[in-house]
Amino acid sequence: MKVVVLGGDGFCGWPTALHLSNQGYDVAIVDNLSRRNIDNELEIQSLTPIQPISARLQTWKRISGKEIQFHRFNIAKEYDRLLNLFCSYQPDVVIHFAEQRAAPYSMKSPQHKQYTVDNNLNATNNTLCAIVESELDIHLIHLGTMGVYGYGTAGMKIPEGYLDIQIITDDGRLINKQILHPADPGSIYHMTKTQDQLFFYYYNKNDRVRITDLHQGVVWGTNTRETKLDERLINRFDYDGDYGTVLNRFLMQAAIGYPLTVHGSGGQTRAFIHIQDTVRCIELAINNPPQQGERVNILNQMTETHRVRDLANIVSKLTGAEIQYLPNPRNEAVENELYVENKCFLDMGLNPTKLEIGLMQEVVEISNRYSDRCDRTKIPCNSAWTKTQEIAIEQTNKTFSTLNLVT
Ligand code: NAD
Ligand code: USQ
Repeated sequence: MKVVVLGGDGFCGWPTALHLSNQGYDVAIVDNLSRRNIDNELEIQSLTPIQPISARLQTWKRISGKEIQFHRFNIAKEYDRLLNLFCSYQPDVVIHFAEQRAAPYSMKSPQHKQYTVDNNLNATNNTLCAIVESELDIHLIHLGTMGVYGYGTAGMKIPEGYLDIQIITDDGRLINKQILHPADPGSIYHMTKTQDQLFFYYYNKNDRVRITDLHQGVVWGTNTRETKLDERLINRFDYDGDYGTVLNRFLMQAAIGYPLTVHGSGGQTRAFIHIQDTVRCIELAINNPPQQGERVNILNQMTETHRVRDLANIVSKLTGAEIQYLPNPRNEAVENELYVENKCFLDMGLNPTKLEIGLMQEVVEISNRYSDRCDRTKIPCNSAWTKTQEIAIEQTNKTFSTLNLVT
């Protein structure tokens, strides 16, 4: 089976490309390396020493004997190249990771908001449009986010994409309907993902494109079975204030003796999944495609939920790290409950990697091992959601410099 991985040089895309290649799929990566350029813009490097894409691919070929194609272009801008690739390579499946994925980066300035909207919406629309124009029966798998549902307290279990509702008509009749769960984005980045959902709805309805949209939680961990095979295959590990996600940041902070940066009271509850489970879920999604004419298949790709302060306590117990409660740079609910339906992947055979088992390994194999590559000045979150939050950031930075944490 032939698979195109859009965004295959990124944190989720690279291990997915290797995993599928290892399983015998024929894989072609498309990536414009914009994520590596953003590292240059932010003057930051992955905590792990990631290799240039050519070295990654050569190493994989030497180890596995398998070749992964690489095409460097911008799918949001170079539509003809995307269409030509689909027509010549004739993929059965396209996996779409190629979007700007950091909420704080999307909130940094008007230019960052514009870039995120332009890049993400055009990337998704071009992909769908090229699938239709190619006239191939391609199954599109997209990496969406749990954040499309919003992070308030729903007072119910969050369903997999569709909500059962009842409407009372003017003449008193009760109508049962299923609708897309109302969108409630918490950042410009998350908003682009809610708009992606409408593209999928439309192209599925109008052109009968077969689509699986994976609503993924925060991914933690670094390596998968394949990326561990050689250090030159290592996956990226983001720890900076824009791209670093909460659990990986806490692990790295613990390794360098930096107090764990809990935003606000840490009462925010989020959904999590290990990177090994991400690649497994994508394989499961490939093997369980929607049929022709079926509506967009939406699956919640997460395995557990935790409050941020509980995560900090777990990491602190494991490592002895201090915890620091900081003013929150984001405009988000102070406390929320989160119950998520994730039956689909469990029924397909997903066997989740639990936090208790994976955490210590991650601390020893990654955070401690590469701690000397950490630039402490890049840890604070300097991206504010509103003017009010800008003041919060100034307070935080004062605290950090008083404590001499950023030098
Ligand atoms: P990433 O930034 O590491 O990878 C994205 C890759 O896509 C990068 O290599 C980038 O260069 C490439 N790319 C971006 N725009 C492109 C374009 N226009 N043309 C070609 N290539 C382009 O991000 P990630 O963490 O691997 O996330 C992948 C997807 O999964 C994203 O869509 C993200 O929203 C989703 N997701 C990620 C997480 C997480 O915790 N990392 C959680 C839920 C969902
Ligand atoms: N947080 C802290 N301290 C930190 C960093 C974050 O308390 O040092 C808090 C944030 O305020 C937030 C929560 O942790 O409440 C999660 O933040 P995050 O940066 O780990 O994750 P988020 O911004 O939600 O985004 C990440 C990925 C994104 C994906 C999303 C899935 O970057 O691509 O879509 O997780 S979800 O959160 O389910 O929407």
